[in-house]
Amino acid sequence: MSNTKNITEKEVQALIQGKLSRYFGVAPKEATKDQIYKAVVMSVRDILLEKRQQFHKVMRSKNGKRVYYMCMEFLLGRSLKNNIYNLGLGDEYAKALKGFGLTLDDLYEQEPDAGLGNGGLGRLAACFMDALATGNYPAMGYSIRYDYGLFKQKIVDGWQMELPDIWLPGGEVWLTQRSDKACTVKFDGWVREDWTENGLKVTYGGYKEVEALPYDMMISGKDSEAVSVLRLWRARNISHFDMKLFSQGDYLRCMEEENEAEVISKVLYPADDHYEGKSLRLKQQYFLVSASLQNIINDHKHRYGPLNLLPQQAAIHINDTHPALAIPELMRLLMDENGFTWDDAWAITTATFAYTNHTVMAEALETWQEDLIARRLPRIHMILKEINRRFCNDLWERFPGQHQFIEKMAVISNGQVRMANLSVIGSHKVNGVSALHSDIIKKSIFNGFYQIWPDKFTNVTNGIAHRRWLCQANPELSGLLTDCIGDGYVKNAAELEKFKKFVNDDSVLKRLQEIKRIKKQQFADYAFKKEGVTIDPDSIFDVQAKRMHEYKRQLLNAMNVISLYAELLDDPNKDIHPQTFIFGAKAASGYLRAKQFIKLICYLAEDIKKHPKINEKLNVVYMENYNVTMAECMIPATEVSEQISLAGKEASGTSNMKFMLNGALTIGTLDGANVEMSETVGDDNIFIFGLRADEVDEVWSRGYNASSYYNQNQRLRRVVEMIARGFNGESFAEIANYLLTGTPVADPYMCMADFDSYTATQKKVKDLYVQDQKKWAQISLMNIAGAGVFAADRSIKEYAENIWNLKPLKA
Ligand code: 26Q
Repeated sequence: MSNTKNITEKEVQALIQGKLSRYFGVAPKEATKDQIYKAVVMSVRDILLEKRQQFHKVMRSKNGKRVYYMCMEFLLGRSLKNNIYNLGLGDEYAKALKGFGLTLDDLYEQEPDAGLGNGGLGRLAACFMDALATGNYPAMGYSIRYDYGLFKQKIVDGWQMELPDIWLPGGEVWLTQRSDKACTVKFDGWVREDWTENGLKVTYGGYKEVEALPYDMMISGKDSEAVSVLRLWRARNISHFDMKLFSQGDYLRCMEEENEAEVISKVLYPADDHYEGKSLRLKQQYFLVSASLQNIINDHKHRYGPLNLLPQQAAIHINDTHPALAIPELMRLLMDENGFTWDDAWAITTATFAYTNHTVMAEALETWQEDLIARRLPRIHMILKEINRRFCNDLWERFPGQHQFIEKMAVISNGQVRMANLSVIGSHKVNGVSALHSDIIKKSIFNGFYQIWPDKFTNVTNGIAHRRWLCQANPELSGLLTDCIGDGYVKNAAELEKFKKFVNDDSVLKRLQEIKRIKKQQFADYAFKKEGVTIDPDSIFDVQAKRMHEYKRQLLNAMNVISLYAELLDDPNKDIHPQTFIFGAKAASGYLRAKQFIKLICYLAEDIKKHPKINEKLNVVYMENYNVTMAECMIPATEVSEQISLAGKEASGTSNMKFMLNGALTIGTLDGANVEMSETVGDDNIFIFGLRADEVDEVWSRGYNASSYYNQNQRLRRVVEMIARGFNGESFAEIANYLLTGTPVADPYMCMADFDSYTATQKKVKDLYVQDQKKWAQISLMNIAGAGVFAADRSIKEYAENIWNLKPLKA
């Protein structure tokens, strides 16, 4: 079984049978679908393990550098299809399963989504693991093995309810427990400093210990040698089984479990682009970084020995500031446990870490109360104070008297620890996630740092796992591409460019239209089966799917729908092409405004249903519990992709790339990666509207007046009034007030300002659909052909070359 390419159908069958009999004690005939699913996963795991071991041998023989990607979230979705696809074993497994009376699709359906992430940042981490393995980069991801991932969304009477996401019963079979790599993480307690003849000695005592137990998950590359490993830490109590109590007969008290430690890995915080300073979250972050760094250091000592070589052998990436405590933690490990001086430890630390920023929004920037850190992590607190003291002293020497300038860059100020500043100071490279965003961070939040270290800042535009989002999610389109341009694009997405040649080929354009119709029908069937909603597959599918957030402006989308609704109420016979506006979004559980928006959209949908004649032309569908698996069905079916955030707010966006790759036409603002998408396809192939980021700033500095738009635009007035009056018997006056008179400022994300240009662009796009199907298909084709640069393979190559100094490894 040394080469996965040589594995035969018979071997696969034997492997599965072996698992069924060993782990479930059943013969194939008696096995349930769930047992067969698990046996199949175990067989894939065996193959991955073998491949990983081969790759390990190469890694050892070449002494290669590795990257360690630390992230609080990995939004993996399902894994079985991806691994079988990447291993190139689809046919073998399909045939083997025939013998059990099952298809591969039957089994794929059995797998729960691993939803260990909120949205873009977590999905990006998952796409990167795939690209790292495909590019033959030695890589390990680190995160937490949450018992519960992102909550399951139920919508009851328009209101979002959160239910626990119980993924482990079907998901755990991917995880291999590695007790041999367990370690402990310490919290609370006290620190004492003593001057001895050998210098300052630091003693940490009175702490509470938590065991960190790792679970490994392997992710295969596509036709490559590498397998990425995702190591997920689970928190466990260190059991102090008290023999004395036991022998004294106090059986129950002895069994009583101290559960405090285990809550650390219980649940993923359901917030994105919004920060909350909760003690448990701080513990999660430190738990992740301390366990991971101990693991990295042990590994390094075992393989290479001296820790001063760490930066040559290891690149450690901190994905957003959530793992930023890794910086003081590495300092602690180097100084307190390995005898390094401050200066040497600092040189190693800054040469090892790199940091990606994913937001500039003030409410998303992490700051922790200094006294919370002092109590929970007393030694880390001391180190943070020292990092701050030294940094501020250096600045004071370079910029004497410039108090304000220095204060903005301090790590600790006003009793708050600023994680973004810590991340910049402790890393050798800092990057944003799209060209616009990387520019903005240099001009705004990190401007001071940029003046001091211009070369530290760089850009790596995000990318997506195009094999998952195209080849696996849309085999029909993938097949057409292969027919036209060969299959080179599978490993080299830049080759999608060749598809441009077919822009005047009527038969290809027709195939493109047919494929979109097939994907629309499939999604309509899925929506009916999952949620009982009826969607006309001949209507235009207009989709906005992403986290529910004010800045992403699902409200602006709803305002356009309401405007169309008003027109149809005035004239139900108005001749417009049927349109279905589809939404998929979860709101953070404590984010009331976002929950109100969900309710507005659901009530609007119900209200329209009361007018069957109008409903035939205007349909609104709110899909419950949007997740990775739903996205894989929804995105290939989409014709119009909504990327309508207020310019300057969306760091990159990644769903925009997935929709484009599947031939949707984008309506978008010049925000995040939309800017680069529009440069790639040209103005004629994307529908840009609204204020640009610099104009947004300008309007703000002049003083934004939302009601002036209301007074000047009759259509807009009508929309706001309809919102106030309400839908389906429920008033949404609060949202109308938010737009008109909200405090501290009305309409903070400028839906009113962009309403006119948005609705005009909507009309332009829908008119084109009706008037020129061929043109539509041509634009669709140009988008598919232009999507190659947005592959995660490209992003990872840039990280490897410009940030990690990492080379691919091959036997
Ligand atoms: C922080 C502290 C406490 C609790 C939660 C958090 C937290 C968790 C998740 C803060 C932010 C996030 C997630 C942010 C995120 O997903 N950002 C998105 O990242 C994408 C990948 O770069 C970008 O494409 C999106 O533009 C950006 O919004």
